[in-house]
Amino acid sequence: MLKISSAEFLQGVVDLRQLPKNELREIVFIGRSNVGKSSLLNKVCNKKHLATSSSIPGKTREINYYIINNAFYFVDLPGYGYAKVPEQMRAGWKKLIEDFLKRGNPVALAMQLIDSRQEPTPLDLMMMDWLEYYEVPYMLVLTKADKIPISKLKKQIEIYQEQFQTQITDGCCRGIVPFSIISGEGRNELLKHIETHLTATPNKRKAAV
Ligand SMILES: Nc1nc2c(ncn2[C@@H]2O[C@H](COP(=O)(O)OP(=O)(O)O)[C@@H](O)[C@H]2O)c(=O)[nH]1
Ligand SMILES: [Mg+2]
Repeated sequence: MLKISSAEFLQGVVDLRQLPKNELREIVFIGRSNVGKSSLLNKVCNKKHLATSSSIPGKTREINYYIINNAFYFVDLPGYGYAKVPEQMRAGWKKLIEDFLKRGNPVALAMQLIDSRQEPTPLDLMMMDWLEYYEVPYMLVLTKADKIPISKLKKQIEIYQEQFQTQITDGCCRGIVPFSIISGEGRNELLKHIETHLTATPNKRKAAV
């Protein structure tokens, strides 16, 4: 299984012209503010303060690049769905994310994070539509799995499997993984998928428009 031997913050990007020149493959993390994205990144890398777990939701407006094993990137996309963000910023966020996905890009795998206790929000669904449209393979990661009883978690996974059956069988969804920073559940499975997708030949992508 993939072992993470080094993980370092590389740079924050607010404009796609600032993307790292060194084109390595990317594992991209997506989700609404407070879903547990920074916590998951820290857990996966076994590094407590790699990504700052911010107490001010929606504060991060940057695409954060981390270099892993000096070989590939973890990319932390800005969290969305924070109510107090002005409309203008929201439009800016949409454009940044869509331009990011449009690059004819080196994304090997995306992790779409959703709180295991909740249904996907309209923005989560929009993100998944974009991932499908740009043919980016992705995992659905159900975060904070320790916060609900196992029976409820199982039920929740079934509901997701049903809701996204088409994406799983005919689309780009590669699976649904419950995750917890408390129990460590899901970490090995994510690492396995990351390894598989890093070594897989890149998907043929739609040409950037
Ligand atoms: N119990 C529990 N709490 C979590 C888990 N993941 C994140 N949290 C908490 O959820 C809050 C938001 O997490 P954070 O990583 O900052 O979310 P982000 O905004 O998506 O980066 C923090 O208080 C975390 O401690 C988890 O797996 N289990
Ligand atoms: Mg965060």
